[in-house]
Amino acid sequence: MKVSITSKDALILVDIQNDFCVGSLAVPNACDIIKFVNSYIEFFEKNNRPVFATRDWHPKNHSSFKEFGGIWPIHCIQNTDGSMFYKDLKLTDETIVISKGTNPDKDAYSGFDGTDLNEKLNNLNIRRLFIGGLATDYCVKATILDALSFNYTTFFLHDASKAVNLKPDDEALSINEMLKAGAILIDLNDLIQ
Ligand code: VGL
Ligand code: ZN
Repeated sequence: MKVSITSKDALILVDIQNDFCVGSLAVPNACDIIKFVNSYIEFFEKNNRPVFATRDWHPKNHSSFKEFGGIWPIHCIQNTDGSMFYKDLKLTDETIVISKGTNPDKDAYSGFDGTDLNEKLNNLNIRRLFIGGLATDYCVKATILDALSFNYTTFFLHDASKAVNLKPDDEALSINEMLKAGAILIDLNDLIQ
């Protein structure tokens, strides 16, 4: 599907952080998305469109960690190397950073969960979101389903996303779920330059 950028569009990059790329919860082949993600950033910057980057930003005792009853290894603890954006990601000074998962008692997969992301988008009159990152079957999916529930037209950036695949079908299942909810799957070459 071909699409051109309008004044109501924003890019949302989900959790492209060291721990999800090369660290304690590394998503298989996560590094492969970086060249595409950087092209999306460049494209949105060139069109003067806002770029948002969410980050998983947990306190040390977060309930999603195995030792506190959750299912995940320790990851993305605030201000540690693991929680920094991946080094090859070409974010600019204008990138708007959204931190999530900061409440120790509550996991927040979606970038909208417990954050002011929706308010910031409303203030900028954004109506269409282009969303990709890590991981397709968790935080990207949750962010996209929330975006659709807030009535944004929502594009899933297929080449800018990778799945954890705890079960081998998780990626396919999550993509089906997003499409069924109304998301539109695109790749970089669908953007009209
Ligand atoms: C995520 C597992 C735990 C994600 C965050 O960003 O997809 N996955 N916390
Ligand atoms: Zn997390």
